[in-house]
Amino acid sequence: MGYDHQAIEQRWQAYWADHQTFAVEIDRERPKFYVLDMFPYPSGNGLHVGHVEGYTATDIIARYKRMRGFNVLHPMGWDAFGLPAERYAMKTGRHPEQTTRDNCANFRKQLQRLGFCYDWSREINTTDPGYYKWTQWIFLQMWGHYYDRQAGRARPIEALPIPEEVRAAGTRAVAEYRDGRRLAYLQESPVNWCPDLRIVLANEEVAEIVDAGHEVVRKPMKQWMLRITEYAERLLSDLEGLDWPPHVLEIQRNWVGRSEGAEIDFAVEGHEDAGALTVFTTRPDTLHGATYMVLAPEHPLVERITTEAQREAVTAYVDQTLHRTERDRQSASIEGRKTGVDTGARALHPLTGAHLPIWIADYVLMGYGTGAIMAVPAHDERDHAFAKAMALPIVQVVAPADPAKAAAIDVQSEAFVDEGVAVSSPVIDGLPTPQAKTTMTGYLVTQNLGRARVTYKLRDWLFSRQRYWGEPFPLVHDADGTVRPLPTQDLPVELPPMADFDPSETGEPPLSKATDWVALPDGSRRETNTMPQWAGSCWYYLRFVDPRNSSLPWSKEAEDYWMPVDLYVGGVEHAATHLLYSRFWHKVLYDLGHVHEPEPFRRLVNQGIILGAVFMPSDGRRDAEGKKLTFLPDEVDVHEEDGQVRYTVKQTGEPVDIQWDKMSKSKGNVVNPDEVVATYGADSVRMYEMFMGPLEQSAPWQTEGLAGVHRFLARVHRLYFEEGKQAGDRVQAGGEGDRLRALAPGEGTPRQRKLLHKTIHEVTERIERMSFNTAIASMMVFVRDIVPRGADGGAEPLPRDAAEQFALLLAPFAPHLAEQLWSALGHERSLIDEPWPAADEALLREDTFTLVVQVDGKRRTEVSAPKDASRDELAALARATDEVQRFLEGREPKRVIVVPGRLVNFVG
Ligand code: ANZ
Repeated sequence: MGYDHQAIEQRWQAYWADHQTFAVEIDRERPKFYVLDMFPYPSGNGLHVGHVEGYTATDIIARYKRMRGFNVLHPMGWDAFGLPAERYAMKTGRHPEQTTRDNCANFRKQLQRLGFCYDWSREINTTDPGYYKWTQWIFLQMWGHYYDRQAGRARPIEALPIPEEVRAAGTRAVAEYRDGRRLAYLQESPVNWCPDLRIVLANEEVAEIVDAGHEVVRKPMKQWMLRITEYAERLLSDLEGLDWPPHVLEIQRNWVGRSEGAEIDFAVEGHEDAGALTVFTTRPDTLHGATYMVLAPEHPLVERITTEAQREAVTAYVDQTLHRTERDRQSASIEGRKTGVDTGARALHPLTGAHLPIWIADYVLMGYGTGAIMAVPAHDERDHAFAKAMALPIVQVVAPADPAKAAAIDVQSEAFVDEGVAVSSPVIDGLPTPQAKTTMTGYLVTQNLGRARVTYKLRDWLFSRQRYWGEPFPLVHDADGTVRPLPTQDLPVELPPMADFDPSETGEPPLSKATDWVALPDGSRRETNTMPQWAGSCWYYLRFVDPRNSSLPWSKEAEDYWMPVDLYVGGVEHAATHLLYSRFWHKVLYDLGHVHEPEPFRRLVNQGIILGAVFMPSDGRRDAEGKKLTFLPDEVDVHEEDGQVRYTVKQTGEPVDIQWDKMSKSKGNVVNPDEVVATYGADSVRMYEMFMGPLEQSAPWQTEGLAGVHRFLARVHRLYFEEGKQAGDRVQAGGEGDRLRALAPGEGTPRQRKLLHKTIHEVTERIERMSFNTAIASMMVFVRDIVPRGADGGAEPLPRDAAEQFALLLAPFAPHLAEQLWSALGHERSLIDEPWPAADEALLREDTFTLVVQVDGKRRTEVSAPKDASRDELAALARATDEVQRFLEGREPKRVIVVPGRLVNFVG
């Protein structure tokens, strides 16, 4: 009958499910290993072959570790809140809850068909009230704590010291003081509001909507924020001990964006009472080169200092900026589009007393530093472009240390941004930049004009969304405006059933229309924002350790045993957001004593992207509208010409070129896992995806490659079975149609033993390195060579020992076929708890080497010598050769030099 992957895979999937093979419990007798996938958003498109790649990698590790004696936690769940389900509901009228349920069921079925060894009894879903109850609970922990900078950790808000004058001002003042310091706090923040569509947009959605011709404005709204900035330093320093890809560490560092510099105070002429205009700079050494100042248009001083003559222009400019998003402003600034208006006010240079014009311009952002800068056009590119555009002076205060180079630069035409030595700068003249910076900062401190300061690019996390399909906040607003958390026993606050998810006319979130839900009997009102999609994924890995606990988010015992995650595999697209957010939550939970280590994910691996083929006309021809023409794989014929692969369009014969691109529905180059699993089997698909190349690299999907791996597995099957010829021969338990071949008893020939142990050694070492493609290559060599070609291997049939050990090696990669082989070998239980094969070290060594025999330093002959031979044995071996015997003619040589592992030399 041959390799019937369908029957085999069905049989073993049913067996694993029936026997709960992968359900795990805490077991203090065994070491634990927690291997986690980034859980998917269950989209309507179903599983993607890209998912399969990462999930297969973790599955191999999970099975391998289990066979090595670890108690392996390998769970799966659904990150199921989010916009697509809500959008889909708006289009079709199907409630997100229904869509989510169906999509999860589909994903689960697809994953089960691939034979992944998840403990399905631990499945979780972020939209399940039993789950989001605890998401809400964690939010309340943040609300109930503040960050104690002295102690360097979060503490209960009740422990916050209240200054005397605040206490004296009454309970209301104390409450406000506390609210202003909680880790979760309300703030009036601008959102992207589209009045035409009546929706609030996420930053990344703005461009698309504006392109479609709609207006998007920045509109202030009370929003929940999380004080992640307090954790900036720890989010940086704790990266130190992590086994993560260097580029992800770099992305995390950049996201936190630590800058060391100084704050410098400038007085504003005529407004000396208004308090200083403070700037943040990373280059205090360039203070003498400041020729003008720039405030962010939203800066609170603008209103106050603008002169009458400039008021109209300033107001118009501020208005215009409000309509632009921060991202848009940044990109305009990078592209060099400089706009701004003079406020008419003048700042006084703290060292020279010079009058510097104060401008407003949108290249200065309110959210960074102090929202104000001293502009040094000679040494900063943005300032240079602005100064050129506005005809402002440019004064050089840094020069290259090398005089030849110094003579060559002209700051009037181009900014000199590198380090060098300070010039035209009393106090620091001649000092190299790093020293100039610290000396100037020190000087400013002594003059009471400034201070050293560290800033971070990281912003507090805007944590509310004006959406329906997300976690409701577990808080109510009392009539007097105070916020009241709900007690844990009142959680979860469940989403009210609704059918209409449009926001209200005024942009209030959709939940505001569930009036019965919003209004509580005591006159208070529920919060109507929901949490962002990131919320549920910030802590799901913790819920997996104790997913059915209804009285706690997780038990201390389970957290203590299973955490941290030992291996986390997922896409690099989460390098900044998800990984930073979850690390932040974890640190808060750590401060509060709910987890025992400050970092959640010990080792991180990013899998590459699987690319799909698209075909384009070789002559670059486009369609009538000038759009690129593409053809799909099944519209194209492949043939060989002059030893080269050529592609032509089936219908027209037009030559086309192949290109590899990220798979996407719109390009039509998506490979559906269900189809390839049906045709080739889960084991082939799993193994092929691991054979495509190193896990971290992107690789093109080629169905011919998949077919090749399938042939390999069929060959494995033939190695073990005499395949029945009659139709109707089926692979049953015990293998009715296909009889196990007659195996040689024991370990086989020395050659076979050696090959087996080499394979065990290589596969083991390569799995450890997650170099799965090379591990598979090693198995392929084994299957090719273990039994010499010909019917039964002649004198070397498959030995029982090799048959058993190889089935075990194959198990992490092609688990269904491996179980089939194992059971055919007469074992009754799954091989998942069999010990992983151990290579016999002695067999790995090449046991002989070529010994060179010399006479008077000249090579005369060579002999094969045992590697472990002693010096005397080597000398004796060499002496026994004809050549040496002839030379010595019975006498003793003057000297015998032995170089173990290489040569023996007879002298004189
Ligand atoms: C004077 C100066 C001279 C600067 C010079 C740079 C070079 P990073 O490294 O990104 O932290 N800056 C400060 N606050 C800003 C804001 N709110 N919006 C836009 N720009 C701001 O950059 C710090 C530098 O960015 C600061 O140092 C400041 O310009 C500018 F030769 O001050 B600098």
